[in-house]
Amino acid sequence: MTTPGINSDPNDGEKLDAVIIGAGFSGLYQLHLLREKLGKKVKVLEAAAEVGGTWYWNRYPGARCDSESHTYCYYFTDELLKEWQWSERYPGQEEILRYLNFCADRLDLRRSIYFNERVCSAVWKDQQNQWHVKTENGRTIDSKYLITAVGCLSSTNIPNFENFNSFNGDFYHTGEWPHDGVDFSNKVVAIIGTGSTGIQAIPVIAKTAKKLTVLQRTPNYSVPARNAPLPQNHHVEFCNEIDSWRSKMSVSRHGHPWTAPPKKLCETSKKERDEILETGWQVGGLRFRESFDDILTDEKSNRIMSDFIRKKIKETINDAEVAKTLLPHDHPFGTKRPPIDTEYFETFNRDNVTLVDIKNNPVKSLNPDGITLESGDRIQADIIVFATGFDAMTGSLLKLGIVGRKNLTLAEAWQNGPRTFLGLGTNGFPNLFMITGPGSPSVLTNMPRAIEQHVEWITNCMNHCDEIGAMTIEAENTAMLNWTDHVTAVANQTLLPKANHSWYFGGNIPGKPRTFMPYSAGLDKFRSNCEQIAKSGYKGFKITQ
Ligand code: NA7
Repeated sequence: MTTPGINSDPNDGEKLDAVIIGAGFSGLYQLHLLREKLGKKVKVLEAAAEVGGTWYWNRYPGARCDSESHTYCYYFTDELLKEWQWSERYPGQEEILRYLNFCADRLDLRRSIYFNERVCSAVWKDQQNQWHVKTENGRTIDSKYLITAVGCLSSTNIPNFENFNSFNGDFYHTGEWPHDGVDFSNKVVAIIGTGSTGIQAIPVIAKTAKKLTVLQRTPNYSVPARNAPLPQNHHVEFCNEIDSWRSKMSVSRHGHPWTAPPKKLCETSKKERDEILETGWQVGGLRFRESFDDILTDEKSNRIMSDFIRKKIKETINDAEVAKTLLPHDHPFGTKRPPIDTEYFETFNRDNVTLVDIKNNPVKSLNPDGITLESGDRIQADIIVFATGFDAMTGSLLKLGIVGRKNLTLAEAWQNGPRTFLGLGTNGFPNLFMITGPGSPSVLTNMPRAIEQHVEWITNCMNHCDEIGAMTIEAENTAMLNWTDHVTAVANQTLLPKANHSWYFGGNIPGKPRTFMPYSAGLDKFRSNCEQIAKSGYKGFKITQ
């Protein structure tokens, strides 16, 4: 399936135009454009042994994308779209990984990627106007530009429970899953976490484990994905309509090929809204939320939709007490990342599955045989699965050891939360571009659409810098502060701040500054904003020649 990456003397202090960190969707496309369109000397540094980014690491049972297959791929060329045929409505992890390997081969990208190279520092050298990048293996590269393509959900979060090492069994975080899988047959398993990941993994693990205990801190909403194989003629029909799919996604708020009708739930009669909600529920997936356009702005509308989901949960669960524990109550639907599932709630009707509410009785420690709760209750386990999420949006960036002008580290610059201009650049760090950085729409969208927009913008910007003979480009402080305030202001116009313990806010990581990180006004608005800034000669960026 794969061919090896390049191999050169790691200590040779290679000189490049650009270094890209990460070989997932973002890094691969950025490499392609810089090498083929701008003719840059560019290399990718990738910590993994292969391409794939998040889809290389997240191999847990049930791992699947919640964007639909024919939208979760590159659209910059029709050729790739026509050559690759998806098999199901939503792509599974294995299929996406195969797709990214196919793209890497088809675009001949591997010869420009160093695999197994984890970046440990990237230091700006003012005298030379370049980045000095170093990997854990000691490879060093000097480069004019540094581009991070490290994903938004790559830095895993394992809670620091007492006596962690006393546990005699095996434990796994879903985001660092063993490549040869985990055999759950005849095993007693405990899983912590009921976010999107836990909700995907729980039904699959329950099918093979002897016993599965689900430790739930916060009950979550989930909508049936209604995944299914794609009909045989789907690919042919899709190939005839690529332009239409592309244009629909480019004008939509979330980068999906559909958008909510201009209809307010709370102003719709009960009979009509029940019909619309039921139709949306049967269609399933993220389309359900788009049944009306005021779900994230009107509390009353949101409550009606949230009640609808709660009713569905109650109808699904046989045991009334279990149903009660599963009912989400502490945040409006959609204000945390909305999971979509395949038989999640149904799984709690199985004899081998037990739900444990740990909201008021949290995990205290691990013990040799499993987990101990604050109350002293013990949960036995041969295997513990941590579906406990990520230090989202900033975690992976801050681990890179980035040091900008005046020896300022990125961690110091962002000690009160990330500050960016358009999520792309940050003051004090010249010639640094972040693909889907905090302050850009990223995780609130169908990611490949946000990625293509950022990668193309960065490429055009670098081309502009070449044309005018620029040495450096850097986000201006005022533009950065204004943008960061704007990101907060648009979030405050929605219901999103009602779930300020979510990872959108950094609320899932103890001690992390609480600030709403993704840009919530929509990819369509963001795109035109970025285009205007480019047209204005990159207003808000300081360019030196
Ligand atoms: P999430 O959405 O952050 O979910 C993590 C889950 O783990 C969530 O239910 C948390 O409960 C729970 N959690 C985290 N820490 C603890 C501790 N200490 N004790 C008990 N429970 C805990 O991560 P996912 O991986 O599910 O999803 C992240 C994204 O990755 C997803 O949107 C996909 O795009 C891929 P909480 O809700 O905080 O009470």
